[in-house]
Amino acid sequence: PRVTLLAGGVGGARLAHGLALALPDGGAEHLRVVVNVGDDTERHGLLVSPDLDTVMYTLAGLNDEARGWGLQDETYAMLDQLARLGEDTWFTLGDRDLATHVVRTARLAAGEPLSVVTAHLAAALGVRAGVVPVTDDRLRTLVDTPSGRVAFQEYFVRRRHADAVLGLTFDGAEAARPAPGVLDAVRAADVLVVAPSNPFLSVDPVLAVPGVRDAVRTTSARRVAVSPIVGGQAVKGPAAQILESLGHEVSALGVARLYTGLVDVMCIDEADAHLAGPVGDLGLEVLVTDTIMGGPAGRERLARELLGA
Ligand code: GDP
Ligand code: FO1
Ligand code: CA
Repeated sequence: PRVTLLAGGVGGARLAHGLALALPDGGAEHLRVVVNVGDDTERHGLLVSPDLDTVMYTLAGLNDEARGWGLQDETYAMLDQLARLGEDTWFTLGDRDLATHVVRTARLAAGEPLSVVTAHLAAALGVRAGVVPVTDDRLRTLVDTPSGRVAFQEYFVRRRHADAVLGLTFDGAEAARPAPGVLDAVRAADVLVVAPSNPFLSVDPVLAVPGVRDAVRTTSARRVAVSPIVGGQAVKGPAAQILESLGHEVSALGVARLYTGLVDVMCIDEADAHLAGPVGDLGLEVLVTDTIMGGPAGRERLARELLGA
């Protein structure tokens, strides 16, 4: 089957990895991963694209699994020297990771679109699946907090996502165009999967690019979303706090309500089996299974269940 995954960082990357293992040739012909770029940020003159890199590094088997982001076996000589030169170094960039940002920034400056640069980087790392930013245009998530509006990484990393999230803005989204192949990947898919990514920080900015939400609404693909909330808690990150502060129920049912009308099947964790009835009452098919993606075997098993659903 042709499979398209809408993804953020860690939750998206883990499921992308499972799908790549479940499909022929690492997903070379069958898997397209459409990735959030709302987290992107300029650091030290370089464009950092965290969710693209998390997906790319995870598919390449190079991601730091304990941390969730960045490369394994990093060193920080560059960051130490940047600090000595008086730069702000609260955003941790490893030496090897920096090579990605140098190449990305240089190629963008030479006129290549982000999608082309990403395809080059992914291929160089041995990734077979298609990894595509949702847009080549600038799109940045801004977070309204009690102390004002801040850039996404300011909220997430510098302030350790401790502030209440009062609202989100995807700056540039209205004017952004889907990157080449994105709408087609949604429309021509046999299976469209919404990753267990943060619905507000990762999935919403993807859907906010004009044309994408409509393509998801109208595709003939079988559409399956996986809940990032398990047992009333996020597996990691601020998804639970944000559901709460934006007035949604903090559960897989709360997530299912967000995706009603967009997907056909809601996949919830076996820890949330008691929510199968209420989720079904929303008009969604329900798939109850173990959704915790530890190692490669668990990721692949979940992917196969989703493809079978
Ligand atoms: P980020 O961009 O790195 O924050 O990653 P995503 O937005 O793609 O994913 C973050 C969400 O993934 C969090 O809300 C987690 O609860 C969820 N998540 C991470 N790992 C897993 C997992 O193994 N299973 C499930 N169900 N959710 C997960
Ligand atoms: N997340 C952190 O919590 N602290 C960091 O210092 C940090 C650095 C970093 C560098 C490169 C990269 O690709 C990702 C990085 N992340 C870091 C993760 C990034 O902030 C993600 O946007 C978040 O995990 C939310 O998706
Ligand atoms: Ca992210």
